[in-house]
Amino acid sequence: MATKKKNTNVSKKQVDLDTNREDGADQFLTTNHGVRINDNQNSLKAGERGPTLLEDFIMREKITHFDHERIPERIVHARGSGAHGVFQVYESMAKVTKAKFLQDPKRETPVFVRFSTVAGFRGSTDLARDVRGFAVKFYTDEGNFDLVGNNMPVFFIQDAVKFPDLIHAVKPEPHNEMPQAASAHDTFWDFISLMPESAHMIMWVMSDRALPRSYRMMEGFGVHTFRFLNEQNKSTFVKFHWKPLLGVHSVAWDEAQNISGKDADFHRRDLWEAIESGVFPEWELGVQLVKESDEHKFEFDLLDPTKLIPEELVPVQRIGKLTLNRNPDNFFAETEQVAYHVGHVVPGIDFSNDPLLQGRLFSYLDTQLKRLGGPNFHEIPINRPVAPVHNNQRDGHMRQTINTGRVSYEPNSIGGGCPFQAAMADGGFNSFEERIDAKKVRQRSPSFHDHFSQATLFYNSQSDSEQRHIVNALRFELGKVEIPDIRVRMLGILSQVSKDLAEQVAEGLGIPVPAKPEQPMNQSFGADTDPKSVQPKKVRSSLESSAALSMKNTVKNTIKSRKVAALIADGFDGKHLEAMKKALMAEGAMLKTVAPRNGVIKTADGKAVAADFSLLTAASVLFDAVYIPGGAASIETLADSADACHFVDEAYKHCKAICATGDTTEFLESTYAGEADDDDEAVIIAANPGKVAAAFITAIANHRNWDREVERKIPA
Ligand code: HDE
Repeated sequence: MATKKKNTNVSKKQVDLDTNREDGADQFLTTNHGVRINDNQNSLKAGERGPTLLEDFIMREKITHFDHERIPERIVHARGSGAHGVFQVYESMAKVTKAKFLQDPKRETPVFVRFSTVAGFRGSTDLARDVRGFAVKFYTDEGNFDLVGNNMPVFFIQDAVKFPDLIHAVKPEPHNEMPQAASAHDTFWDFISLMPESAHMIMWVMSDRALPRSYRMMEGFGVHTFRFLNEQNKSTFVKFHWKPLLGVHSVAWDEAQNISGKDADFHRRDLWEAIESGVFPEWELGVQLVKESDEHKFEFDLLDPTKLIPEELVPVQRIGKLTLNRNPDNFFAETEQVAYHVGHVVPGIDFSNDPLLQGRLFSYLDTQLKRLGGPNFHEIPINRPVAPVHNNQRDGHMRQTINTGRVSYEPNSIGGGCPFQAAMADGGFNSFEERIDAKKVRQRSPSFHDHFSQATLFYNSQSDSEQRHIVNALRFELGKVEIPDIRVRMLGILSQVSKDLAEQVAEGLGIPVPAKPEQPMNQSFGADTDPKSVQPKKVRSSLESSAALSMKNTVKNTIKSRKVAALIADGFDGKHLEAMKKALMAEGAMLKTVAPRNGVIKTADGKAVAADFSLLTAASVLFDAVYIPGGAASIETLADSADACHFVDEAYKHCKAICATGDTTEFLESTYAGEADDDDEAVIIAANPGKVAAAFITAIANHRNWDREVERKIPA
């Protein structure tokens, strides 16, 4: 039955999903078999005080269904949020790929995107320090293409065979199932301290990239090197990127921990609300292209997933745009049941021999069989392609397709040889014909042995505040580790990345950096391997730093969709609030009022304004900035309110923009914002909003004044 909800997106996939959408409005309540239910309040009993009868097929059906409502959560990426959207290429990429969805700028390809954290369970907080998944399913006319990426361009390990070890180490410890959604515990750091190949990824995970302000404000990466194939089957190596048009922004660690308590659904809500309010999240698809003949020209191996290609060496070409424009109708049916698989590719896209990618090609199909219960998961509405499906696969749990006719084999003559193979000219998928002439070995290429040069490059490319945050993150994480040897071993690893970093972390831990890292440093090798042959190799990076790696250099010219809290109490200056609201909304931001209580708040001239939140139900960590309009009575009330003072102190501590207009002195003097340095451009105090709205907008667009962190410590 077609939904009554307005379809904001009439893509092919939405039309397809309409056939499964159901809406009970104006309908009788029925059983699953269409029988109308007369009494949904009482089970069938032998007498009104008697036992319930087995005959009650209505109750049994209802409870049985309920008992089976859960499916296994994803072993990784269990916590996530999804949205529908479209993708359009800017200009034909025919030179490098024959993939049809990358040919015609007029062609809109429907997509379903799911963002996630990795380690936490399904009900865990959004703001864990963690990698974020960024998985995109393109429903192309040639079949589904899944780009199953992360918000970090590299990974912890080089070989898929280590993935279960990595995940066992980071998940809650097996004896007591603690801690939830956190890497700050012994087993994780024990593993990492023995696996120097994770050093580069550790830099990313300890950076603020692991604490996104919003899913809409993070980059995405395909991580592995893939291949494009053109009509002539010529291969070009490709790395995929997603570049958010709102820039890449993060929150502070203290803030993240607070958000987890105040609103564990912070990212989920942010994505949902942005789409509901029509502020559609957008990313550009970027590609780094490397000619087949250039495969070996880099100082790292293109097949090594712990390495990125610095943008200085190969620029990212922006080739198209992704827009998320529709929330799911049903979390389970869509976001929970969506099944991504790196092996879902279309003609024109192929794999490299990255050993991590090769292992993933096995894992994703296997995982769907378990989670979704059988081989027909491709028939679930969110997973089924918009391209036609014809083959001789049959039967299995929950089969939906009714295959007609006698023939379920090929070759056949009874069915006229149908369905038949597609020649390449007809869009038949072909793999790149790579020459392979090798010994069958369990070995890692020596070109994978450089574990530190890009970790160093990343650290050196960070701004002062970003470096400070990495140091503090490591102090926090290793500070939570209970076994001293693990800390020492990690300091040995960090000292290979940067002496300065290792010393600062060591100072926080109250122990010295070991003169020489524990040997062997890499303890991941086969029983007959000579440990010396697999130890990290020092390679000097030809780059000192890479601007693209620092969030300092991101987009800072928009406040679109940013949330500003206005602190008000009875007697506030309504005209100031209106003027500021208008100025912020003109730039696409939102202003929400926060008052000492819920209900109606009166302006100084007696007008009624509904408070959006009370100080009990809101917190500064849920906003990007704070505005305080004047009004003598309001300012007096706020100055007397510990919660209001805390709200401003905390926003100040987290380096956010704060603006006050009119006579707000009494309140500001009760907060640390009142003591802000004169050169703090993110604390704006003025008589009139008209004069300062522009400065406030610039301060919000700059995201944070991180310099404030070092100047003054605020006990908020
Ligand atoms: Fe995954 N990964 N992964 N992964 N991964 C899964 O598949 C796996 C890796 C990523 O929103 C699972 O359907 C192995 C890298 C995302 O539904 C599972 C290895 C990258 C998602 C699986 C990796 C990812 C998953 C669990 C090492 C970034 C969530 C549920 C060889 C490029 C997709 C599922 C969603 C999910 C296996 C490493 C991204 C178990 C074996 C590297 C975004 O199949």
